[in-house]
Amino acid sequence: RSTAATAGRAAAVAHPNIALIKYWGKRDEHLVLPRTDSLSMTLDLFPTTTRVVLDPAAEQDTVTLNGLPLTGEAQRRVAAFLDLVRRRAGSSRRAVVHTENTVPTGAGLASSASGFAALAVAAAAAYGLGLDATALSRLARRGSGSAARSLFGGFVQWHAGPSSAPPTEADLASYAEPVPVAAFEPALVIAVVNAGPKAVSSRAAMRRTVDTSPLYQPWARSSERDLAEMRAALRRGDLDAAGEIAERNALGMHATMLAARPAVRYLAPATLTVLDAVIGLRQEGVPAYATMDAGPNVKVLCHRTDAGRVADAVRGAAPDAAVHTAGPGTGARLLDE
Ligand code: 2P0
Repeated sequence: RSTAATAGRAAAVAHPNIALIKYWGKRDEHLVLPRTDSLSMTLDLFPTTTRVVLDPAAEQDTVTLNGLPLTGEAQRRVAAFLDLVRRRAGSSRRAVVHTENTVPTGAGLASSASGFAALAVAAAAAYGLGLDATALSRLARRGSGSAARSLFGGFVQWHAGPSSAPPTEADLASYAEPVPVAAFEPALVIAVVNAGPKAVSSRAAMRRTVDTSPLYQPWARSSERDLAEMRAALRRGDLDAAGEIAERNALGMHATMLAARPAVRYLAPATLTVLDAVIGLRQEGVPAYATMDAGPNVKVLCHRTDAGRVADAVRGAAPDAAVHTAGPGTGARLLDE
């Protein structure tokens, strides 16, 4: 690994994660410190692979995503992240970054989590920072909050850290770590509901929710209790309890957005059709619970052995949806080059 660092190049792979207890709201935008803890499952689908090569002759960072150059805000966000890595490494060398993202185009699934997790691991190695997984999680957080969680596999909690601590201390206290889970085999059936590009970025939507929604504080408080109960449910491998908690936490998050001024509404008609199908499955005795993020797609938590039946029900409810089944995946890691 040290040869990769001295060579000024490294590659890493990371997977997306889906939050069962949501991250919604920052208390510090610059440091990307969240208002609440969150808890997710890393997926075994849709890896992002990122290669970073330092180029002493270059005057600017070059970033490509699936072979196309990044421009505008997306390019600036990656360059700002590399600036942070360079400051820590005491380097002024620019980088060439190539990212291959396997999330189906237009799927509306968050790719910033796998993207910044893979970038953090590859860039830290290329610049010779020598960080452990906890430090990499903190670093990835600065690119995108949810990326802090993709450093680890399985079920993962991202700590908000103490809300009143000074910035340096708060930064150190906000990282993700794996959550102990009993032996059980969960799946997430992902219904990609085609509803075009999102109207509001999650970053802007979070800000508006925190600033204007009268439901935000009550949700944030209840989310703390949800998280403690979720940890207990996972520890005993209780899928029904975990699913109930995840579903109410997600619906509560969307309620805070619907109450923002002006409202932020990510849920589409097809989202509700799939939610009805999930209720239908439960009435038939199949444990299935839904969660939705900053878009219309629905992720259904169920037992691995029920995933086929759940996928069929989802397809029946939303014939135009693309349906994928994920299990718990692995954390971000360096690739041997
Ligand atoms: C989550 N989401 O916990 C929540 C639930 C979407 C809904 O994290 O501004 O891309 O880059 O820190 O991580 C999406 O927000 O936001 C997200 P930034 P991020 O997964």
